[in-house]
Amino acid sequence: MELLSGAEMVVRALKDEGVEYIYGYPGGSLLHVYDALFQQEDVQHILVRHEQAATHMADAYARATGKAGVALVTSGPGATNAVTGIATAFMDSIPMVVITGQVMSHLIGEDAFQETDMLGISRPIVKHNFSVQRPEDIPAIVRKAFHIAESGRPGPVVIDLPKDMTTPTERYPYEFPKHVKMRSYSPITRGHSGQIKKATDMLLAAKRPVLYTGGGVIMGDASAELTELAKLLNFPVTNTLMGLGGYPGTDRQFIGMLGMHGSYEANMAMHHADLILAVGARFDDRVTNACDKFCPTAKIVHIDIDPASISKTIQADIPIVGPAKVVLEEMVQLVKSSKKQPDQDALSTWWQQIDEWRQRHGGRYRTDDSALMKPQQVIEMLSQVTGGNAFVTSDVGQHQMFAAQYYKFNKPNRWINSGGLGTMGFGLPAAMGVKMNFPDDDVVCVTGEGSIQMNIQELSTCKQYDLPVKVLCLNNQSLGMVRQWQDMNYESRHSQSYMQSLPDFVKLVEAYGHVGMKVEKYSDLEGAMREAFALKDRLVFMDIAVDPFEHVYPMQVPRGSMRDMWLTKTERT
Ligand SMILES: Cc1ncc(C[n+]2csc(CCOP(=O)(O)OP(=O)(O)O)c2C)c(N)n1
Repeated sequence: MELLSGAEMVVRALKDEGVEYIYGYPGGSLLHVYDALFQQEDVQHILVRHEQAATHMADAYARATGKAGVALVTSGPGATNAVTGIATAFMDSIPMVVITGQVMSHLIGEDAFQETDMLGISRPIVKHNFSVQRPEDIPAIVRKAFHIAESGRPGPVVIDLPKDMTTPTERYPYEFPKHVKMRSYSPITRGHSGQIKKATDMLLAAKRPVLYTGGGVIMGDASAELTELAKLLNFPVTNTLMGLGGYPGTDRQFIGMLGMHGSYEANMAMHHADLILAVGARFDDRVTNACDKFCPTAKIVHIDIDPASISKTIQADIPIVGPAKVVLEEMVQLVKSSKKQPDQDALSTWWQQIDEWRQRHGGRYRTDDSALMKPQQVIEMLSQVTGGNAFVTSDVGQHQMFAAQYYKFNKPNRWINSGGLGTMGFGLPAAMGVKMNFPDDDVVCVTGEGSIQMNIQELSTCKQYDLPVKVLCLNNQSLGMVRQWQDMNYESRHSQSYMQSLPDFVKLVEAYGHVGMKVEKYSDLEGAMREAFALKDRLVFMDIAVDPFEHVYPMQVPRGSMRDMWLTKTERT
């Protein structure tokens, strides 16, 4: 059997796991591992400029492919810089393996140089963490880490690696395990047939049904099954922020995103539904508004891989624990073979009502005669120019909500944003992680001038590795989402939400070696955007001046029901 050092085992195990790229930043505790990386060519290391970016790159790779991304960071400040990225992945159930260097085992607990208790710090924000205590365990730990990260409800796994586990002169037999055996962890592989049958009977009897689906459909690769079921039944479909693309955004049965900034028709349909089939969604507070007023007339069927998500905030009438793909497939078969068919009269009345709602308030914003561009217009143009097929990453704020509302995602895994943690600084590194793995696709980061400055140093990484992403900065010269809340709840006292002394972004991106464009008039937008996307081999940063006074609507009224919404600055339901 081959003898390898712990450092070589880390790299070889990643290779045997099929990993092509890892994203990281070196430091003292990882020098043996970096030396092992130097001496091989199978696993490529991407050197970011800040560890947070490494985790977001790995995370976005996972969101686009369903496979775990890998980040490598040194002990102490390297590891703590990665914490935001780990929490971001945890909140959105994204598979990721983060290897953190650690001080020598005998120094742990002694406040050694660059020692941080990464097991303790990461415990509440990981699916699992490992501390390597014997170098010969490394292959099995790496294998288990990937298995845990990718199976069941996915999530990030941390491997804490003391430096003495990687000593180059100490060698051990290397064998990569073919199978993982963990008595204490065996994720469920199918749902309960009796429950699925009961749920399907309820679907067939429903008069005002809604399919409400989330990120579980995307990460669970269940988009095709969801679409088939929705088509068979002719039911309306709404997606959460994390679920966009799980059902084609341009299809007639799609009624938009639901929740705090959901469409009028989606929130109204939810409120008046008699049956809600929730799939891979977790009834979080940005969806439900006040739980005691949530969908008063609906029975709830909830499919989720994680039993802890079911009845956590909203009681399910029919809980089904299982993978969305397998359960939906079983439902499709049951509907096809059932003698009973959906109540077409009731459904046609329901669709009439939904179309009326859609007609009245669907996706509405006003353009005025002023020269100011509306952010919604920019996203609509992006959707048009890229045909709804680009990978779109975003940061956090108004621009994120406008992208979610106005970009028509026709495919799953293409909308990549931090929904659960809401991490400003996510967008650019996320776009980089996607572009690296999908070099022929259009990859665009929709951002604000606040968010982009949280990881703008990564423009340098883009230059080094030739990552020609497009950056659309909706520049409203303020932390727009904060300012909107201040307008609505604090009589427009804009405490610390104006961004002053902004850089000249065009000059800044040129200094990094990229192309910068400034767009100030709507009449210039289409030409500039087409030109930017035509520059296939260049990173183009578009600094687009948009109306700083625009708000995101609809917006649910705090502590109300799903149907309680502000529709414009002056009009509410
Ligand atoms: C790291 C981090 N800090 C603070 C916040 C709180 N926050 C949410 S949205 C927002 C404003 C974002 O401003 P910008 O990126 O310019 O986008 P805009 O809302 O103007 O489109 C802030 C500060 C956050 N989500 N993440």
